Amino acid sequence: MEDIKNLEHFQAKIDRGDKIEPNDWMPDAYRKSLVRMMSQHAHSEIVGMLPEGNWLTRAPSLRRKMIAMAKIQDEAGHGLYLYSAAETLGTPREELLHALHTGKAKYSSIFNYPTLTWADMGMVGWLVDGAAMVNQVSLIGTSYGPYSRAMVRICKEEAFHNRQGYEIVATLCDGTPEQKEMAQEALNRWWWPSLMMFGPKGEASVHSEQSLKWKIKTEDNESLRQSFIDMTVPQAEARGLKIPDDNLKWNEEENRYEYSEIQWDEFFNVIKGNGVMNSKRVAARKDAHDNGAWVRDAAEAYAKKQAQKVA
Ligand code: BYC
Repeated sequence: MEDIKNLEHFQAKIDRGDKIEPNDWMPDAYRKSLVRMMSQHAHSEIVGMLPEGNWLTRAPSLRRKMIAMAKIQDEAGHGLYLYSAAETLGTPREELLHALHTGKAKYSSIFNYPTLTWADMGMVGWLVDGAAMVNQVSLIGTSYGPYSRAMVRICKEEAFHNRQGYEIVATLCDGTPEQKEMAQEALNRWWWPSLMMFGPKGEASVHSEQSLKWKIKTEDNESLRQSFIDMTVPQAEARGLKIPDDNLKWNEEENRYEYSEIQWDEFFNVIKGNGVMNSKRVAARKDAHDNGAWVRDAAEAYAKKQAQKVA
């Protein structure tokens, strides 16, 4: 009886548009779903640092290296906000990281594709951060307060990342025929995986119905994917790039682009751990964590010393 009352009160709060805060009553399934989604999101941020980190020494100028360095640092910050927000639900960070390092936790499918040329760094910024931004702007409206507030800052930074990626692509498109070809070839490889980032459609999106009811998500996967396509196609056309989809066409009546069916087999295969880069990414992440143990030890020792001074 108590639980039914609590649940009604909880749903009414959500329907009014109030935020749920860490000490508020919440159903176990709400807490569980948020920890799942926020930790997957946090993992995506820090795994996303890996392919970009690989390009730091190969970025074509000092300016590009500085920008890449700043972007990678931003991603680490996003991971920090998101792990901290997930911890407010009572799951320790060590537990979340353990799940990532043992291959049990998911992170975005997109980071299981290799970055083969410098143009890929442009595509990651333009398409991957662009998709992340479309998704995350909608999450500013999420019902869980700490997640929503983290999203505000993250989205500002994603907007910068998105534009720096587009600027790399634009520079290549304005360059030699070989550079333009490099951009087109990278777009051919990154277009479909970027659309998959929004997650499966219809019944395969098993969490959507409940998550929409609890406003954990504010829009379904398919409508966010459509917004991203409608935003991105004109940007490609402006640089003379061709989206690799022969069925792509503007539908005047529906005010949207029609596009081909996504290869969902590929998506499910990648999220099962069979993508080209899955095992390499998890191994590199674990390595980075192990090699950073001395930093965590030093920070802890310093904090202890400071606390002793205060006492
Ligand atoms: N990759 O019921 P569904 C970034 C899983 S990167 C892997 O629709 P939900 C960045 C899903 O987890 C972006 N798995 O789930 C950019 C579920 O499996 P489980 C990171 C995926 O949660 C540059 C199953 O498929 N952003 O920011 O309602 C540099 C069924 O799916 C994916 C976020 O994480 C995928 N793409 O909707 C660095 C945003 N899609 O958990 C970093 C927050 C689906 O039952 N997350 N699955 O085993 C979300 O908005 C939602 O979780 C999703 C999926 C839209 C991704």
